[in-house]
Amino acid sequence: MTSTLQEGTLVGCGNPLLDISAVVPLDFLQKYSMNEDDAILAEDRHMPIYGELVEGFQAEFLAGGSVQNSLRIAQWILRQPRVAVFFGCVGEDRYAGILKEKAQAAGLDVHYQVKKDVPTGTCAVLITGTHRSLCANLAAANNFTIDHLEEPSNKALVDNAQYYYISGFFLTVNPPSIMQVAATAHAKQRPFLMNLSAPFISQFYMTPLLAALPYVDIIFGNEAEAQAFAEAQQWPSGDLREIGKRLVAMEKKNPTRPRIAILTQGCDPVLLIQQDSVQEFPVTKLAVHEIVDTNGAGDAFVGGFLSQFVQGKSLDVCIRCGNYAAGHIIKNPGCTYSGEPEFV
Ligand code: 26A
Repeated sequence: MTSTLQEGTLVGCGNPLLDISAVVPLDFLQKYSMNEDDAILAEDRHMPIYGELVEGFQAEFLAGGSVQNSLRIAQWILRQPRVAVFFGCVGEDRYAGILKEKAQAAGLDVHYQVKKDVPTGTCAVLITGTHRSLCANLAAANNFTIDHLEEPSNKALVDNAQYYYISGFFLTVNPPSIMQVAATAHAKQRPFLMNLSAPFISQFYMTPLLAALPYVDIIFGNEAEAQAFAEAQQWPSGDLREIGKRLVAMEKKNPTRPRIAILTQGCDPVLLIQQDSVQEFPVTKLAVHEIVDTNGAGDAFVGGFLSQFVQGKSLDVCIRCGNYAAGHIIKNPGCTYSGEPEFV
């Protein structure tokens, strides 16, 4: 990176979660009625998972939370600290300390809302081969409130940012904050980027998702998430390209900047959909022995993308960097990196 970016160029909001990750047999998933590659919210019946992973499966603790992952990865690639700012809610405990330390080590400027007496959120990551199944216990993360964004110093950070990124996951927590950030981005004509995050978001949170979508300049998602969106909309076709074209054609507040959809599909090519055009970007397929786990691959893709997008690079470069970052973190545990970034 040669150019210098303004501090706080990119602002994100999300759920700061500590990942508790372990390799488990398939019957462990079955025991909790989970499928490979799920991403769900924990219910009461899932609560024993976290303890079981620690006691029976030598679980690793890793910094997680989808948006925070993406911003950490963007920071790693940018090499210039504090370009990205993250808001989310944590408890006042050891897990919050780990998250903050990992975020700051990457150069991310975190401004957590702290909720005393509620534990920091965790996410069980159940690894089965090249699949990962996620079960999030949001805990403190679920207590984020809009007044955190209205504190003068935080409001200044939101007002001064040039780019905004929020996950679909955050729709489960605080849609008013999403709408406020979206409205700020719109008023200042700055890009607002969002992620479909998980099939359950389209299945159960379509109303707030549809409220935010008109503000979204770039929407990210994987094939399962795009399909879930299409099904919830009762669109006839299951073809990913058609889904992408329909997504970009949906109502938009600022029609002078047409929406872009970027759909990933594992090791199959990434689709870039702009109006009627669909472009493909190949993904380098890793050998099975190179794969540590796929947890955070989608977040790292977005992180790599954002690291270039905030520098004004072409979509082509942004997507290539997304693919680079995803490939790198798949070779590492969870959404973590090793060494210096090698994207040129
Ligand atoms: C609201 N939910 C379910 C979630 C998440 C989540 N981040 C925010 N909200 N469920 C899983 N994650 C995070 O996704 C990353 C992998 O993409 C996990 O913490 C994991 O690091």
